[in-house]
Amino acid sequence: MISRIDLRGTAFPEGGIDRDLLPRAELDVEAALEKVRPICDDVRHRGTAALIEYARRFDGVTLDRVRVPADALTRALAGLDPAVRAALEESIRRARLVHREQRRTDVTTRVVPGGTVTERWVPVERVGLYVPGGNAVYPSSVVMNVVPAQEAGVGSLAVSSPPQADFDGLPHPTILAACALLGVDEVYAAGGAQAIAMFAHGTEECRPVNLVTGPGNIWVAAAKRLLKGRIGIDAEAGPTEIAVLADDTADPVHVAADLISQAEHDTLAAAVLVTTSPALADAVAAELDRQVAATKHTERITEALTGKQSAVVLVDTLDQGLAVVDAYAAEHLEIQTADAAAVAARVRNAGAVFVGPYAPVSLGDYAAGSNHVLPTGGCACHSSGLSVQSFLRGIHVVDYTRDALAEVAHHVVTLAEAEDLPAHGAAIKARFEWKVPQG
Ligand code: HSO
Ligand code: ZN
Repeated sequence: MISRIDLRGTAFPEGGIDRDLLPRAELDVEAALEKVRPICDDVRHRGTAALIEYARRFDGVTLDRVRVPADALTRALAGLDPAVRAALEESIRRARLVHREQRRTDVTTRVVPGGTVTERWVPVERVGLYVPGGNAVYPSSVVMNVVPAQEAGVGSLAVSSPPQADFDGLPHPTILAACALLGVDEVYAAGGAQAIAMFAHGTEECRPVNLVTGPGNIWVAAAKRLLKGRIGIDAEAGPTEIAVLADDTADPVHVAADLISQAEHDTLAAAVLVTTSPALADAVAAELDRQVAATKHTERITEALTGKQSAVVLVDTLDQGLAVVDAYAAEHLEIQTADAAAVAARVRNAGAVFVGPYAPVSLGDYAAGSNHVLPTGGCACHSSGLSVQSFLRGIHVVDYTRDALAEVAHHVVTLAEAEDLPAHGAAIKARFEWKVPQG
């Protein structure tokens, strides 16, 4: 069912292979822009009234306010299955452990005696987190967005998730419960592009935010693209992807199960196996057939695995395999080879790397301590996943004494004159009675 791309016997160019050779889903965010523009403008001008109208039109619910009342959060937490609560608490504990240690510390460099530059990390003041509703109800994504923001020291955090007709126009109760567990008490029942506009422009109920994070559908991605600049954004999350680099030591049962696990998200999800072993490729294909038939979301998974974005790629050597996975730059990359850690250390492009037989992507989705908000669509070649860093800004603080400035003054004046910006040089000269020494 899954297609096969045979790169054996092909010459791999020195500078890496062309990423267009590899399968990938395409999402036309540009086309969605024109549809979301009027919605965002409307929210900007009419605020809550516009949000209430879109909730009626798109979500089929009648709201009299968009802010979720505090007692709804308390009730959702009280109603949460204790096993789910315990699992979420463990997920939060591990994520905190990892993210807290990864917060960068300020670095001061003494450039010359009396001249320092400090990089000071300052949290973003206010963040809006979008949590999708509908098919995808992911309390784990609430954890993955909120924990790094909190560990970065973000002072003000608001969550928005679509109102659900089945739950009295409130967001899904597990989302509310996850917010309550994390200590987030500012939650809104708004979905899609209109929620992003609410965060960006603010309404009577919701103060505008500085940064919006969190996954979403194409309308959310389009609104983020439209409003970027006014707000910062994490990334436009596309359909999820898993790539597995495997040799003949990999267990086909595990490989197939892991490919299926991410195909479960979306009919556009991508599952790519890159292997040096034709025998493994055959065994995985057989396992896929067997396991897909036995799983719950057979249809969705079959569509993802048979889509043009999924494939088994055969290569001659592990080096070629590495070239392929680097060109692909997967959101999630599993290394299922002999000496997996050494192979993983050579990977250049991936959102997250999962090493060896006991680190499946599902572990990272829920409870490894790592973050599951990762770059998709090949963006892993230039971007990182969500982290504490995503919620901080590094401010360079420049502190020079008179002597330290005097020492470099002539270079500044020279460069200013070379750029025909003499007033820049004058700002230096004005600080000294003496003529700035040349050379
Ligand atoms: N694999 C998804 C995250 C997720 N999985 C949430 C299950 N729930 C994108 O990294
Ligand atoms: Zn997942």
